[in-house]
Amino acid sequence: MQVRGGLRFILLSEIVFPFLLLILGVLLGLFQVLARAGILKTSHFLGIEYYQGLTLHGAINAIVFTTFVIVAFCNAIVMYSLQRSLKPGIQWVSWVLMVGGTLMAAFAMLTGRATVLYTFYPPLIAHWTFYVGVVLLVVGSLVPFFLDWIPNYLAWRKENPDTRMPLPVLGAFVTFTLWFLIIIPVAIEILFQLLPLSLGWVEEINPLLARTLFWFFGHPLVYFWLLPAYMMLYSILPKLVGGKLYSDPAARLAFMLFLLFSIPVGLHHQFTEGGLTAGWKLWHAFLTFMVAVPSFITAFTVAASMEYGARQQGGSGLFGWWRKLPYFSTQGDQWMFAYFLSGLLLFLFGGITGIVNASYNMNLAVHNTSWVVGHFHTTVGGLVTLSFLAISLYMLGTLRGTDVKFKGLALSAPYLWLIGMLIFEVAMSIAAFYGFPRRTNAGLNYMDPTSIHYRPDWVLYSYLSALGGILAVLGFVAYMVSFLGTLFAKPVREPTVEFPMASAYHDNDVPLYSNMRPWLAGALVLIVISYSSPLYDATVRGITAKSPAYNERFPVPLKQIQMQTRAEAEKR
Ligand code: HAS
Repeated sequence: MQVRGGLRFILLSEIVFPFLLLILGVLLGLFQVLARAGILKTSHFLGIEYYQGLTLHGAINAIVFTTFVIVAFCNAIVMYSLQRSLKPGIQWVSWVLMVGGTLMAAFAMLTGRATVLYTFYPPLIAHWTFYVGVVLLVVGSLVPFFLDWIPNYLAWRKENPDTRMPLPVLGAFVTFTLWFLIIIPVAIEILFQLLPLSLGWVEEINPLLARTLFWFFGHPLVYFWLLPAYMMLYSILPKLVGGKLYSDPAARLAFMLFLLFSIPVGLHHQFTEGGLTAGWKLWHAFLTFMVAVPSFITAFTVAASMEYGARQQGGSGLFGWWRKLPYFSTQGDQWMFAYFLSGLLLFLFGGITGIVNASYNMNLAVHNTSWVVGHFHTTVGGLVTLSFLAISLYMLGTLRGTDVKFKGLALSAPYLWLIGMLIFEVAMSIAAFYGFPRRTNAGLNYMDPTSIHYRPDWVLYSYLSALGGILAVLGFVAYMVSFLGTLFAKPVREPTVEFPMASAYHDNDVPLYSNMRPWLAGALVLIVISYSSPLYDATVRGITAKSPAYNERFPVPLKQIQMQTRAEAEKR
């Protein structure tokens, strides 16, 4: 489908803009891993303080990059699947809100006014531009869903009354329905707690309530990232291996189960939090196991799709068909296979560590340790990042009308990332058993043999994690060369919006799996059951701490920390 003018610019910039920010996000990740290992003995990098960098790393990589790519991908795949153009006016509104919001939040973080990490827990308080920026980004991301895709779908439905909703459209609709629902609690937290505190309108807020509202949003957020990756695994991956999606109904069921179970699970982030009842924490733990079920279905469906494709290419035997998968092929779009496969392999680790996290008692052993860092670098930093990098590069080529340049480098990137992240994950997981914390700039004390805090048992693992980080960054550099080469290559054909889409092997229609209404109703009931009591408890039992609002004169975090670091260095 051809695409021109403003619409093409919007889709392209929704990929290029976050990619440019991602370069900073990845660099800051490298700084963190080197600083944590004590290889860089500093609390600053490029003038950015450690926790400020950690905030930028999390916010750019996990929030900004993902949101932009999800909007760009869903915009394009809804347009392609329905074969109906998007409305440039609506898309401009969304674009202005998203880019404007990101720039506001970036201003706050880069000037040291929002060193609050990506979870922005009170009493850490940011400048108001950070919160308003986040709200604008999020609202902007919802605009296409409500004002463009839904009207487009309804028009398509009129013309195609007997056709099933295309699978990618269903995936996009489930993803954004989920997104809309979870934005409500975090919007309440920001608008009624954090923003008034930041502006100095109130002097105290309830941190327990704030955290409960945050995780109401924060865990389902990960499925907002994951579902577009699953859309790619179901629609594109089978085509790359020369086969078909093994089961269309199984894919639809997986999406619906995410809608049902992914929201009422947030208390699994608060197992150690006082003020919330143990029984409700256990209930959320059970529901968390339920939300793993659609991922198990996906593991089966995707593996079966790959097997079917490989057998079509002549593969045989119990495992012999593995030889027929296009691991190193640069033909056509097959280079993308390496990204999906590497992501899937990482997600095996992400899944196992996630189940450990969710197990109420085992969580107590790993909470706030480097285990959690390993977990999310194989989930959002694994399957999600790799599939988003693949689709960004692919869409860059089609939207510019160029071939993907330096395909060899593009192909090496996911494997370097895979090896790096595996080393990182295993090192972080083992280190956690010795109590290695998450978030701390351990290099300044625990990795320093002259410090009384020195922990020799952590050194090997933090060095290994640094090695893993360096390999992953090398993979990103390879990707970057290919991305920039494609960005500046001479167009050789008309710009298009198109995707290599697979048909389904089992394609029977199960109406329940295409009708979102009963699943949405079920989800709302589960949310009310699971959150009424915890929210009540948090409201009445939450400790209302005196949290000073942000003030232009006090504190100036960056300056203060620079002075402290200088004093510490002088003492040493
Ligand atoms: Fe998580 C913490 C539990 C999935 C991200 N998670 C986090 C944090 C992040 C994150 C960012 O219960 C840190 C938040 C913070 O700042 O504090 N998580 C889970 C569970 C799952 C899970 C049960 N997480 C994700 C995904 C994420 C993500 C997905 C991002 C995209 N997580 C937790 C818990 C915590 C947590 C606790 C709090 C910990 C604490 O104490 O602070 C499940 O959804 C996972 C299910 C996944 C599977 C894997 C299926 C495997 C597949 C691959 C198959 C491979 C194939 C390849 C087919 C069951 C699909 C075969 C190859 C061939 C060649 C054939």
